[in-house]
Order: sequence, then structure tokens, then C-alpha cells
Amino acid sequence: MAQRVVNQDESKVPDLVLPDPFVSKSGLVIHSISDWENIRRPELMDLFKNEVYGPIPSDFEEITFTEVSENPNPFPDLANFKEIDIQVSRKGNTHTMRLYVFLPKQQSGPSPITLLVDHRPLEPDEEIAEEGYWPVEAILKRGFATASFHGETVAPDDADTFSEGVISNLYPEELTKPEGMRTFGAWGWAAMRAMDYFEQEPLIDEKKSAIVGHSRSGKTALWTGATDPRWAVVISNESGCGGAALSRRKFGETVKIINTSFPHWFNDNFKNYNDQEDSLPIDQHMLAMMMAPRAVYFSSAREDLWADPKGEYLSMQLGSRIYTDIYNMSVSFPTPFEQLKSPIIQEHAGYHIREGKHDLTLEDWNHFMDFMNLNFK
Ligand code: GTR
Repeated sequence: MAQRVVNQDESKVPDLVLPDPFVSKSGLVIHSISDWENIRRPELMDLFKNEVYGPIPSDFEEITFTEVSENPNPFPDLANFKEIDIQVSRKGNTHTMRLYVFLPKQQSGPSPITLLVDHRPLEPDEEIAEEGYWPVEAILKRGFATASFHGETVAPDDADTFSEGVISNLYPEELTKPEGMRTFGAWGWAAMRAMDYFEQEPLIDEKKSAIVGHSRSGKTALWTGATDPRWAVVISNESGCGGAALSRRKFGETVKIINTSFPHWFNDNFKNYNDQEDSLPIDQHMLAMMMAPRAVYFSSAREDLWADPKGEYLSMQLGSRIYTDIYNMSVSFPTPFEQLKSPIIQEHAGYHIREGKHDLTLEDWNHFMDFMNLNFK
């Protein structure tokens, strides 16, 4: 059993010395959008891909969408409900994943859409849409279409069996690579295939799309949003270590703890940073920057110390410099973490912290939808 050293005492957080997002490997100081987009952003994407998450491959030969009807529509007055089997073929092999989609009836044209990446295990008889975690009714009533899939439809959340899904079926060569695709790559792959579906559905306005994930799925949402610019808004709830929180703070869950408990989530190279956070060539504020000029939102819960709420906020504060310093957009997070009271809902980047424990709640979603509305206009 690995030794677990967990710090939840702010006075023991080390002084932060973070890698500079705006100096390239060759020492070039980045000021312009073109140097950012052509030089520094691709460098950082490669570092996140090779050292942390592994790729989300998008090469395949064929994709088909088949409507199946296995469950009744829980909201027949508000929405059309579709269960879609997405079948993807590569090199003579296929993988099929399941997507759940609600299209609001009250809309005159195509609806903006929010996808929830859902990692909770799904029992066949479980309610598809629950209050709180995925508050479908509240989302529909605000005029959004909404969809979700379960991670297990592409990769079981288990260190021994995670590859028994899309990775073994379509991308088996990834398993032998230390920088290869693992669970987050697989879940991200599913989110991208959901986007492929949205693009061909006339009742969905995929240009107004938000990907939402909580905790381990919040980490997935960030890596997916970084990889795939089709997402207009990226929302990461209480995603903590390997998600929104700065790794170098070593507050709550650490790189070593997460790699020991969940060795299948990140690629093998990330294990080189166990207890070596200071040698990471990136930190998580740079992941927030990958979304720009699209919009990004983090949220935290006061009692969720395991996920390091302050580290999540600092990462948003620091990461949002991409909008001001490079894209010349106005964004500001002037309030110190300790004084935060109300949600910071603005164009491009936002944040809230609510009372309570680690969870995804209707309160969180209400802030997300305010943020989406502002950024979709
Ligand atoms: C925890 C894990 C966190 C977070 C959480 C969750 O056990 O340590 O990184 O992802 O699970 O997904 O709820």
C-alpha cells in the first residue's frame, strides 16, 4: 500500500513557482495570438498529451447513428427523447456506444446543447435523468437540449478492465505506449463522438455547445475541451487533482495519490511526476488556457478539500490571463479566494464556489446555464 501524505492545511502549501505559459521552449516570449496559436499552444498541448492524459484519437473510417427505443421518455411534454447507438469502425473493428439526447419541444429553431459526461455506473433499470446531477427538466425549461453518456459505454472505470471497450476494440496500439490513450482519452473520445452526432442533428445548434463534467468527468471535460475546439463552453465541476486544481499546491489529492488509486485514468508517463510535481513541464492553469478564445468555467464546493477549491480558483485566475494578455478580451477575477461570495459569471471565463460537499447539484447547473446563456448570445 502506497504511503498517503495528505495536506489540507493552507499554511503548509509550498510557495508556488509555476512554469511560464508565455515563454516557448526556445525562449521566445509570446505576445501575439499568432505566436500563441502556432507555437506555444501546440507545445503545451503536446506536453499535456504526452506527459499527462494521452491522446483522444479521432481517426476512424465510419460512424453511424442508430436510434433505439429501450426506455420511455421521462419528459414527454417537454422534450423528444432519443437513445442513439453510435457505431464507429476502424481497421475492420467496431465499437458501439450509447448516447441519451433530450431535444426541447418548445424551441422554434435548433437548440443550444449541453453534454454531461457521466462516470456513474448505470444499472439497466436506473432512472436516466435524475434531479440534481443531471437536472434534465430544469435544463429543458431554460431552452437547452441536453445529452449524456456513461463512461462505461467506452471504458469501464476499473484499473484491470478499463481497456475492454473502445481502446481494445479500436485503438489497441495505444496500450503499449507510455504516452498512450487511457480512460480519460476513452471518455473524451465518447464526448467527441457525441459532438459528431450533434453536428448532423438539425435540431441542435452545435455552435452553442457546452461540455460539463463533475470530478473525474470534470477532468475529462477539460481534456476534451482542450483537444476539440468544437466545444464553445467547457465546464469543470470540482475536478480537483489532474483537473482544475494546481498540482504544485499538493493540497488534498496529489499526483502520487491519484496515480496510485486510479492508475488507468492518466497515461504511464504521468506516473513519473509522483511526488515530483515541481518537475511537471505544465500546471493546470495552462489547461484552462487551452480553451481560449472559447469559454471556460470552474466550480468548487467549500467542504470539498480533497479537490482543493483554492487551487481550482487560482488556476482559473492565472489561466484567465490568456484572455487578457493574448486575446485582448476583458475578464477579471479580482476577489481573493477567501473573500469569494457570489458566482463570477462573465464572458469567456467564470467561477463559483458553493456551500456543501463534493457533488453536482441543481445550484451548480443554474450557474452553468447563466454562464452558457451569456456566452452563447
Ligand atoms: C475521487 C478521486 C478524485 C475525484 C473523485 C470523483 O476518489 O480521488 O480525483 O475524481 O473521486 O470522481 O468523484
